[in-house]
Amino acid sequence: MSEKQTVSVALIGYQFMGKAHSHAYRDLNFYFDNPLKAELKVIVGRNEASVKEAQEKFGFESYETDWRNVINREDIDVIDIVTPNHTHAEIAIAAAEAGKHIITEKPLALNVEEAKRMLEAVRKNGVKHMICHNYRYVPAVQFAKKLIEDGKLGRIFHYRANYLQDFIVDPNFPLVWRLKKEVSGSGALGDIGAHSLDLARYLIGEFDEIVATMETFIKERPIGEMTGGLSAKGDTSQMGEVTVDDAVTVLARFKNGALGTFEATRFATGNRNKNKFEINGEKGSIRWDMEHMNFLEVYFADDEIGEQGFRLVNCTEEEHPYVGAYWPAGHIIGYEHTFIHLIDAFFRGIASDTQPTPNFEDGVINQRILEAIEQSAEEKRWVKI
Ligand code: 4PW
Repeated sequence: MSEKQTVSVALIGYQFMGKAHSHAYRDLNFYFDNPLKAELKVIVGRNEASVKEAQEKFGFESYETDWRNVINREDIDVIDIVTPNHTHAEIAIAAAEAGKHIITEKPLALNVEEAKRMLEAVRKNGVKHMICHNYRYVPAVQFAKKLIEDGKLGRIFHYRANYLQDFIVDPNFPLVWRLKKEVSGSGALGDIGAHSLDLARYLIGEFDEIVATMETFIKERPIGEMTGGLSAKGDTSQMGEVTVDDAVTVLARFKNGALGTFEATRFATGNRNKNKFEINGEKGSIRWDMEHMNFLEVYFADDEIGEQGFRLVNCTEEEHPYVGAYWPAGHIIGYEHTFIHLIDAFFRGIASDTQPTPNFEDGVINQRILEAIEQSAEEKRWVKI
């Protein structure tokens, strides 16, 4: 049997997304016949004790405490960026100049200007690039795309999306990097709203114009830091200012004439990771919800009168993408698998010398929409994309 070609990975960052990406590299070839195989070379983090612990747990060969020490290493092929958003541009541009393929967490950057520089750098250096909008890689979401492309919904009228979380409702939840504009760029908007905007583009096409409003409900919080996942620890004796949005609501017009409504909030009490969309077309409607990610709700207007209504399509049947590689139908998959599918696409792009999607081009467009939403909320007016 022929040996698979290996791709050496340097992972910059090691918390929530570091865990998700590491797991994906490790499990990829267990399930999928990808031409490439990851070699987990080095993991990078500033806190030596924590990064060492991550190195052992995630299975990397070694660790480093400064990304600059790995970026030019000849034995590294891929730089994977899972650090807070303000570091993406500097690391990605250096990685591109060193000729490395790059995969980075979303949003691409702090602003459009940075995002464009990143795109320029990857283009100039001819490397492969990808941005981690992992929800595109849910089988039920890909089924939704197929239904739309096959014309099963006909003309699209409405795209309705909410991304609802509640992990910062407690006013004592600390002022972590996700709540500081200079580190994260924006709040609920860029952290979770960015996924909804990306799914909308993926499923029904480009935005034309938007109008938005944003709110920060809790203006000051105890100083603190993330401890992994969406947990954090803080010190209530020291307070700092929250400089990003807690919630955002957007109305949109798409180039195809459809209307869109979007809501992203971390104050939707009781909703832990409710990433949902509903699309209404002339021939039918579809609905999806990440908390029940293996199913797509479908309604077709040409069903017999008397038998009409929404029904659940079970997207674990092997006809659906990816799932056949795991278990028999009905043996559901989860959040972590979306990252395996994303890495599968990334490695296939590298192996076949084609650009995987979503990539930095999508990241720049997404960033443009994020910036337009902030501008609209500030100036209280419609903004063209
Ligand atoms: O998909 C979401 C992310 O983009 C995750 O649930 C957490 O919130 C981690 O970052 C954001």
